[in-house]
Amino acid sequence: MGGENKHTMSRRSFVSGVAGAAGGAACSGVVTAQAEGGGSIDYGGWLDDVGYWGEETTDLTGQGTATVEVGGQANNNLSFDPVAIHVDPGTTVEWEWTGEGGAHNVVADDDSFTSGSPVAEPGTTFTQTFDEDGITNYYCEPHQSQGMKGAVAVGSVPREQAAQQESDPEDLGVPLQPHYVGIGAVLMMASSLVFVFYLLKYGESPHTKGGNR
Ligand SMILES: [Cu+2]
Repeated sequence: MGGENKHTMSRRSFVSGVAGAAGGAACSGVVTAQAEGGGSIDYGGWLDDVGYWGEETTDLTGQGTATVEVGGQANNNLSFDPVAIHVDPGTTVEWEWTGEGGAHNVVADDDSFTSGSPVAEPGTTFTQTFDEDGITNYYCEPHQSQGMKGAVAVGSVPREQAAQQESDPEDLGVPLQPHYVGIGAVLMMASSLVFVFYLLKYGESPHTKGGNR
């Protein structure tokens, strides 16, 4: 039992070490918004079919401006880069055409804006200012079915269930230990009860039987 407890302790230290490392990464300005508190931003499944997306939101909060390439390298230039950005309310986002991947445009999924007809010219720009908190999903009309989609998250936004990376090792490791300890204790109690039961019932039976005959 003492060994089990020591094992549990070392698991805990390991887990807090991992959590500490994750916290350090967050402080050093990693571009994912995931580490900011809460889970990753929830785009309601809009980006689920964007296979080349690394599921990371580029955190551009505190920047005042944001630029998204239209015709980024990923997906044979049929992509927005970054795919998903997080900005403060009032930020003007500028889309910049790289000239790669043919003619593109930028169309909000809720029809709140469009850059107009698809164009291919490098250096083309389109800007849109986002004042309200929330998520705006958008796409490129000619290439939507090929996964050319993006999203802008503004201010306070819905998050997926928090802290998966921290709670997973704990769920797998620590609660299992007391579980086994508990089973062991129950087995030990059960076996000693059985032992005592047999001792009481049959322990002196030869003498008892002998005495009765
Ligand atoms: Cu396109």
